[in-house]
Amino acid sequence: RALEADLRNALKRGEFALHYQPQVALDSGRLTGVEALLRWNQPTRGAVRPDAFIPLAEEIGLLPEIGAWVLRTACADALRWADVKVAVNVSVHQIHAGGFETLVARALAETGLPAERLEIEITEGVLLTHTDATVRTLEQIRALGVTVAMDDFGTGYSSLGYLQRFRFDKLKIDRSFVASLHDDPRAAAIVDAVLGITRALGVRANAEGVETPEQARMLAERGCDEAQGWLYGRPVPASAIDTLVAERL
Ligand code: G
Ligand code: G
Ligand code: MN
Ligand code: NA
Repeated sequence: RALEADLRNALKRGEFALHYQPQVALDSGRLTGVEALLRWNQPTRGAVRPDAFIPLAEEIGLLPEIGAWVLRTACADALRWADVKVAVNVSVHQIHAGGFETLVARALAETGLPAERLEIEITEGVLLTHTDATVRTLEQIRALGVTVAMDDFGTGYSSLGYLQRFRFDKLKIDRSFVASLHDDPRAAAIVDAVLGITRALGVRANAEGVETPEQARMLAERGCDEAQGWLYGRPVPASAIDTLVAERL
């Protein structure tokens, strides 16, 4: 497959880039973190969507290598942004491949980024298998001081079981709930219920896909801690985050 051949060469040809999306505190509007999102600029294809190449990278066994590059690059970039956390997406194969905690520890040691400035975002589907090993791995990286967020919360199944088994520092409310917040009382009720869970567990809540001031207001009223979405900024290159941080008071 042509795409596969191109993907195998992408890392050594320097075709990957990380973009960063702002995460803000809903009460103050301050920038608290950025989520790293992988981009592949393939010379002849143009920008290839992560949904199109990440599953393929997993399938052909390239994700450990790409994931290590993402982690290291995100940690190195984050050094430039005082008091801003960097959140890195991690998928099933990275956690289950073994040695993930070593990879995280090495990225921190080699870049000098304080562990507290790194967050690992895990999609709940990741946790379906290998639960004991996964629990151990997550505990090991949390012991380093790295925080762990559950991504896309509310979209998979047995999410509540995961909350009992794994320790998370943050839940990210999936953007499908945020999208219908203003015109669907059921979505609002679900968001309230999730925020009740985060309060009861003493963990932070992040609402994804916030596009309008009304959504932001409704989330703030409900006590959601932070938000990200087009209202605050699209994913942008690291240099644009430099500017945001410089403008921050
Ligand atoms: O911005 P967007 O279209 O890039 O993201 C699409 C999906 O790709 C999201 O679900 C996101 O979690 C995933 N993704 C983005 N960057 C990475 C990455 O570095 N590693 C992994 N495993 N997934 C990523
Ligand atoms: O699955 P994950 O949450 O990691 O992926 C984030 C995805 O959401 C990326 O594709 C990113 O570009 C997209 N995204 C970020 N902010 C918004 C937003 O405000 N609205 C919509 N529709 N998508 C968003
Ligand atoms: Mn994410
Ligand atoms: Na998400």
